[in-house]
This record gives sequence, C-alpha cells and structure tokens, in this order.
Amino acid sequence: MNGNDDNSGFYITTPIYYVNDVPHIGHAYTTIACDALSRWHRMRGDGTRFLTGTDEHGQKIQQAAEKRGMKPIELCDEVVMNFKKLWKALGISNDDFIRTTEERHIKVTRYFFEKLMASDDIYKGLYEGWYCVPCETYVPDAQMGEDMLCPDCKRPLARMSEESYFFRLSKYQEALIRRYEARPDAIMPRVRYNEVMNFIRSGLQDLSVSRTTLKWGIPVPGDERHTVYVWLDALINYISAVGYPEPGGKWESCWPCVRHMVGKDIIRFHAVIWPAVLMAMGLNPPVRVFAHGWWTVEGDKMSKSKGNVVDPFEMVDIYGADSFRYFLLREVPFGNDGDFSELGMVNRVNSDLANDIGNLLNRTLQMIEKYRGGCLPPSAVFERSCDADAALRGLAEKTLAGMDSQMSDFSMDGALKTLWVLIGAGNKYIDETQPWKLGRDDPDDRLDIVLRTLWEVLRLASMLIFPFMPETAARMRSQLGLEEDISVERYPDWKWGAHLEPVSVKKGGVLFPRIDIPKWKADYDARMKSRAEALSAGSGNVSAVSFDTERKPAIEIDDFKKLEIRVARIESAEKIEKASKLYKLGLDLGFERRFIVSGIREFFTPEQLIGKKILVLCNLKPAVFRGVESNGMLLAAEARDGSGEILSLAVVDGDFPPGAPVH
Ligand code: ME8
Repeated sequence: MNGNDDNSGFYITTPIYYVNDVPHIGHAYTTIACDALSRWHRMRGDGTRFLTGTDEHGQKIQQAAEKRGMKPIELCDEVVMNFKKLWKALGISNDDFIRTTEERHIKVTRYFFEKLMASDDIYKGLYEGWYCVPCETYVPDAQMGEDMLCPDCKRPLARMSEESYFFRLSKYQEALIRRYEARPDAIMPRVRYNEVMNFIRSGLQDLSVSRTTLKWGIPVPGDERHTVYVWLDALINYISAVGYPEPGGKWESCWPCVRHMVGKDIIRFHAVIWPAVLMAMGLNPPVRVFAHGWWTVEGDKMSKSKGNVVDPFEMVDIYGADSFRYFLLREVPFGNDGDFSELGMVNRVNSDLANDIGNLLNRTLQMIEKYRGGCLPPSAVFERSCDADAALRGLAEKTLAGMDSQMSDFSMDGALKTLWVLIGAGNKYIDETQPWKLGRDDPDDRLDIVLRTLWEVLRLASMLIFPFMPETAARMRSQLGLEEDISVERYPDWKWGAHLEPVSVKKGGVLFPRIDIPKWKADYDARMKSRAEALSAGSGNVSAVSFDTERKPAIEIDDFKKLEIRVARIESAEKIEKASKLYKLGLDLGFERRFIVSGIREFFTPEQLIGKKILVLCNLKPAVFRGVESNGMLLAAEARDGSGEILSLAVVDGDFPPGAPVH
C-alpha cells in the first residue's frame, strides 16, 4: 500500500508512555489534545481512529522494576492501570490501547526487523563509541563535554565496542529532505520543521537498532542475544495496533491518514527515524507529526525532587475534568511552551466558564422559564428576525467554519477563542435586546425571536464545545431540552433553525459555580504546605535514597583474583584545567607513588581527601583524560537521594599501611 494521503480519514496517535512512573500533566496534555482532535473529526463525520498506549520495554522499566523488587511485566501490569484510570477520569475517547508487551505488537516488531534485514536496510556491524557503564548508554560525540564525562551521571566514559545491528538511516537522508520540502505541513509547528530539516541536512548516520546489554526487550529474530532497540520497538506500535501487515486489516484505511502527536523532545524519533523506517518498509511516512510544547509549573521546571509534579488525578478531583481540559487547551497557543498555575486555572474557570458560557446558558434558560413557562414556540419565528438577530446568526454560521479550519491546523486554543467570540456576542445580544423589557404579548413575537436566537446559539455552542468539554456539552444539551445523545450529531448537518419543534427547557444546576478566591487560596496554601512537609519528611528518610540494583552474572574466584586492589594514601588533589569534575590525585602505594584521574571533584574538597586511606584498583590499564594519564581507579559506593548523586569513598581504618593488598 503506497496510496496517496487520505484527507477524509483521521488516525491520530499519542506517544506511548513509559510505565516507570505515574502519569503527569505532560501525559494528560498530549492525550487530551488528541482526544479533542479525534472528537472533532468524529463530529465532522470523518473515519476517525484514536490510539494511545504504553511503552513497556527497555532499561528504564527494567531498572524501575528491580528497584521495587518486581519482575518488569509485574510493574507494567500495575502501572498501566494508572494510565487507563486516568484516561477514564479525563473522558478520553481512545478507540484502542496498545501495550508493547502484547503479542500483537511483538509479532509485528519482529516482522519489521526480518523484512528490513532481508532488504539490507538493517545490517550487522560493530558499534564503537564512548560508553557510560553505570548508565549503560553510548554517549554521542556531540553530547560529550570537554571533561569527557557522561552528560547524565558525570562519571568518566570508557571506549567500548560491541556487535550491533544498524538501520541504514543515512540512505534515506535525501528522500526525507525531498518529502519535507514538498510537504512543509508534515512537521508542525514551523519551528520544529526548521529544527528537523537542519538536523537532516547536517547529515544522518546509520542507527544502532539492537542491544546485547538489555534483556527486557523483544529478541532480534534469528539472533536472540540481541534485543530490538526500545525506540524502534516503540515506534512500531502505531502500525502494529491497526493490524499491519494483515491484508484487509484496519491499517489499510488508517495508515494513509496517520498523524502523530508528540512532545517537542521526541520530534526527531518521529520525524526522522520513523519515516525513514517506513520508507524502507515501502510504507507511507506519517501525514503529519505535530510537536507540542512543554509545561513548567508555577514558573519552575517540573521535577519530582522539587515536589511540583502536577497530578492530573488531583486536578480532576478539585476542578473537574472539563475545567482542566479547557485550561490546558485554551491557555497556550498549541505548539508553544506554557506555564501551569492553579490560580491561572481558577481565573479562567471564573471568567471564561462561570461568567461567559455559564451565564449565557443560565440567563437564557431563566428567561425562557420566566417568560414562556420553560417552553419555546417553533422556530418559524425566525422569519420575522431583525438586524441584530441576523448579525448573531451570521456570526454563528461563520463560527463552525472558522473553528474547523483552526482544528485542521491543530490550533485548539484558536478554535476555543473563536467559539468564545460567539459566546461573548450572545451575552452582548442579551444586554442589547433587553428581553425583560419586551412585551410578553407583542404581536411581532420579538421576545420569542430573541429567546429562540439565544437557544440556537447555545445549541450550536453545545456541539462545538463537545470535543473540548464533553461532560459540559452533555449537561448543556439536557438543559436545552435536547433529548438525543450528542454523539448522533454531525457538524455538516448543522443548520440554523433546523430544530422546528417547540422545545421544553430543563434548567439544571449551574454549569460552573464561581470559585471563591480567598477560600480557594486557603485550601491551596494548605495543600502546598502538606506537600512540602511530605517532601521534607521523604528526603530525611533513608527510603528516599535509591541506588542501582542491577545484578551481575556470577563469576569465578579466578576472575576476582585478576583484580589488584590495594590501600593507597591520598597525598595530593589537584584540579584539572577545563575539566570541572576531575581531580588528579597523587597516591602513595607504599612501594611506589602514582597518579590517577577521578571524577569526584563535585563531591569532595582537596582537604576532605588528603590523608585518607582509600582502596584503589591498581592494575587497570592506563587511560588519558584531558591530557593527564590515569593509572588506576579508586573505589567508592554510590547512590542517589533527593539532592542527586551521593558518593562515599571505600576507606580503611586506622594505621593500615599504604600498599596493603585487598583480598
Ligand atoms: O517519551 N510538558 O514516553 P514518556 C508537556 N515512551 N509534555 C511533557 C512534559 C511537560 N512538562 N513532560 C513530558 C516517551 N512530556 C516514549 C515515547 S513514542 C513511540 C515513545 C511529554 O512517558 C513528552 O514530551 O516519557 C512526551 O511526549 C510524553 O510526555 C512523555 O512520554
């Protein structure tokens, strides 16, 4: 299937989320955005499919499981439930949920690998590079600082090489450039398009797509010592979930209209690697990859150790799913970064939701009840409309088309603004027509026309708001006296005045009660205080310290005997120029003096080191760091607490002589 892009269908995907942690605002944001888009397309009558899921293989998951003393699959089974629960609480309407540990996915990943090997797009080679042993990752040259330390854990890197399978990414450089030059809207927003184009033009290198160091992954077909690189495994979910490569599977209609929504940090995987893999498979690259921005929280980067991670469950409990959805989609131009502040959300609830749309509904229904006993006569009254009525009707008719074009650009904030122009105009229309002054028995039916016009605006608003706030839309409809479920409505069928029958409205509870700011503030402060207390109790607690629990295979005593470990007294500790993490340590080994280079400068001052008797691996082959030769390696215990990495040197007590061997 190489068919042309299909614009009548709409298949949208979220990234699949890692299950090493609880869901946060970032996960909620992407998923809510995809939900609003897919609900919009269903209302248009497009063939729509919406996929989300979880990314369950790889080192992160393996380590998270080890930390909790669980098997990786046990951790996945547990955490996946949090995601599913959250999507329910947020009213997410996904058609499917894929887990990469499911057989339907594993099978397709292996099929990709086999097919790409058969076409020589995957080949076996030698991966060589700077490797961080504790992080178990190669560090690309471009990410390595002058100090030659791992950019993540700041420890010295080792030169390593291992057998690996490679994907011929370089072969697709020109094809990718051609595609994106011809279709600039395939990567949005523009800033990401430029970023990706610059990256591709700077030259693509073949990509290592297997690991021998990782067990928790999908075995490479025919060479089970290797597992498939977790990113390749993950990307394939988008097509494995729709039944590729079965003839007649859903993928045949979904794939020509696939759009991926991602965060800006993972755009390259989706706009470079994935399209190239698809091209190699003879499949269409995605119609669009849209990268949204990142949220900071109350002006600060979100982080667990700061205790400021926004818990979407808590937001739903306090504010309700629709207010949270509305705020996220309305607050920032979609694609830009934004700042999440609860006060900002409260202000929007009070102004946009309670004041604007809530009041429009409330005032209209109140008047229909008061002046017409809750029942509106048939819409034929429109025949006697005057200019003010016609102007509002004209605006309503333009609103749908305007929002539709903004939604096709994924501008959800823009679409909501457009809808709010109509809502604002509705409120203004009430102020101007002053229905309370109109005679109830006016032979020109002015009052009926005004009330019907307002009711029509609200009927339309309830349909247009549905993709963003589904619960609110349903409540509006039932108050407006519309019995049928909203899911039967379609935008192309909407017509002003199409509802000819008389209607009986049913005024219910207020849509969005105003939040009392002083009361809210007291509650907010109390929540923040208890969160801070929990955080500081946690950081003073031993259980907040974590460390690597990865176990190594058993060795023979002879393996250990190869190590020459001795006591050494530190005589000097000199800083190494332009290497902010490194010391050159002068050691007394009793029978000789020597120097080692060690990345412990951020943990100890020279005064804390000099005089200490430490343990040193003496027979490690010499290596040169920043021009200084290192002849050995000191031993230390390492862990992490709330403040980051912590280190304790392996020392010997008392008068033990330097040079003494350790057995
Ligand atoms: O990346 N604001 O999974 P993940 C907005 N498994 N978005 C944020 C955010 C923030 N503060 N923090 C994170 C993965 N995100 C891979 C994807 S797809 C084949 C594999 C977004 O659980 C982030 O940009 O780390 C990404 O889109 C998603 O949340 C994180 O997913």
